[in-house]
Amino acid sequence: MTETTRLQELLPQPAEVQPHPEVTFTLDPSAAIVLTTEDARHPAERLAEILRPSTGYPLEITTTPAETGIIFEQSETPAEAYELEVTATTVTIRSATPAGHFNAVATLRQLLPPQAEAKTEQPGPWTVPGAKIQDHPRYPHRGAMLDVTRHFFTTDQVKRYIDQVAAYKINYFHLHLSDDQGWRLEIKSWPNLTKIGGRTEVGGRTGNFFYTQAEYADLVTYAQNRGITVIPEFDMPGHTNAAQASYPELNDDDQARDPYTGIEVGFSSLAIDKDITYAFIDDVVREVAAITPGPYLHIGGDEALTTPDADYQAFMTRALPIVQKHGKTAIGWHEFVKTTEDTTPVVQFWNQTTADENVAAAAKRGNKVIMSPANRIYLDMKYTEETELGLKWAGHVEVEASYDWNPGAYLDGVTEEDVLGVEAPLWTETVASSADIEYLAFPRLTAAAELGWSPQSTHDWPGFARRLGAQAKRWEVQGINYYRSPQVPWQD
Ligand code: TNX
Repeated sequence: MTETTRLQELLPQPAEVQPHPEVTFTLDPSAAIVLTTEDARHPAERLAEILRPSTGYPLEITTTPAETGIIFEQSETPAEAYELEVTATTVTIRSATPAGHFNAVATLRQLLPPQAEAKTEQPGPWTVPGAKIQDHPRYPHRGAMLDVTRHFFTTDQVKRYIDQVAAYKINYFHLHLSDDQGWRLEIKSWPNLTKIGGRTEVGGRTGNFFYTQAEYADLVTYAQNRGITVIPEFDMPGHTNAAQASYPELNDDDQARDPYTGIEVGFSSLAIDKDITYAFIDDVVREVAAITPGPYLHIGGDEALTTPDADYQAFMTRALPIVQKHGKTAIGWHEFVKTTEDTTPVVQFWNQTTADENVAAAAKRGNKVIMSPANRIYLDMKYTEETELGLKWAGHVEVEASYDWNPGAYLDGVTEEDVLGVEAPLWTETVASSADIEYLAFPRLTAAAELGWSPQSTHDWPGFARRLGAQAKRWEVQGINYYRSPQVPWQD
C-alpha cells in the first residue's frame, strides 16, 4: 500500500483533498511538534500521546520555531475548520480554534500507517502522503450517546469509547445518566439517588454503579482533552424508577418503588403536582450544571407513557426553565417540543417516521434539531436477525441503512439549516462490556460521523464502504471488536 492510498481512505471524507504524490513526509526520530499558538496545546499533546508509544520517538512539544516536523499554526479558517499541508519536510496544521486543531489531528492519524495507533513500539517508517487538505464540518453537532444506566460502565470503559469516537471527529458525548434501572451520578443534596438508585442494573447484578462528582469531572476533562464536550442527561418525567426507588416523596403515593432490573420502558413517572419534584430537579440541575462546562443539559422527556398529556405539559412548563435558570441550554427527546414555544431548547428526534408535525412546527419557529432516527442510527438495533446483541423494535439496521440517508432532508419540514447535527445513541439493555459496545458501534458509528461531517456532495455508499473497509486495519491494531458486515469490503 502506498502512502497516497491513505488519502483516499479518510473517514469522514474531507471537504477538499489535493494529493501531492511527488512528495512524502517521513517523521524523523528527532522531530518536534511545534506550537505557534496555544490553541493547539491540547491537540498537540493528544497527537504526541498517540505517537510516542508506537514510534518510540520523544516528539517533544516546543514553542521554538522549526523548519521541519509537525507544526501547528493559527489561521483565519472558520470555527471547526482546518488546513493540513504535507510537504517533504513538514506537516503544517492551521486552524483558528482548538476544535479545528483536534479535527486536523484526527485526519493526520489516518494519514499515518495503521501501526501508529499501537500501544507498543513498531518498526515504521512513519510516512505521510504529500497533500493539501482543506476541511470543515457540515454540522456543528456530531454526537455519540452511551446509556450507562441499563448497564453500568466504569470510567475506564467510558474513556475507551470516548477515545474511539474522537478518532472520527465526534465532538459531543452524551451520557444517559438516569433511567428506571439506575441513577449514575452522585448528587450531594440527594445522596440516596446513588446509595439506592445506583446499586442495580439490568439483569440484577448489584454494586456501586455510579460516578462520584469527581469521577464525572475527570471524564469531562478527559473528553475535553480530545475535543469532545460532554452532555449529561437526566431523563424525566418518565424513565425515573431509580429516583422513585430512592426517595418515596418523589411518588404520588409517597411509597418508594422497588428497584427495577428488567428492560420494559414507559411505566414510571415522577409526581407531577408536588413542589418537591421541582425542588429535586432544581438541586440536580444546579449540581450538575456546576461541574459541566459544556452548554447543554439533556432532560430526556421520552416515552412518558403513563403521564397524561396535561401532566406532561405541566411538568415541562416547570422543568425547562430550571435548566435555563442554571445557565444551560436544554436538549430533550423530541416529544417535549409540543409543550413549548420557546425556540432555545434543542430537539433530538429519535422516531422511525419521516414526518413529525410537532418537530416540523418547532423547526419552523427556530428550534434546532439533532437527528437520531432509530431505524437508521440507533447503535443498539441488531444488524441482522443472526447477529448477537441488540434489540429490534426499529428493525434491523445494517451498515448501508445507517449511512444511506440525508440528515438535512429526512424529516418533512426540517431543512438543512434547521439541523444541528447527527447523534448515534447506544442503549445498553443487551450491552454489558466494552467488547459489546464496540461490536454494535463499529462500524455504524462511523456512518453517523460521516453524515455529520462530510459535505452531502460527497455522499456515496460504494465510496464510503471502501473507505470503511480500510479502517479495519486500524481497529485491529487497537483491539476494537467490530462487526464484519458482509456489506463492507474489509481490508486486512
Ligand atoms: C427507546 S428512544 C428509548 C430507550 C430505550 C431504547 C432501546 C428513546 C429516547 N428511548 O429508553 O433504551 O428505545 O432501543
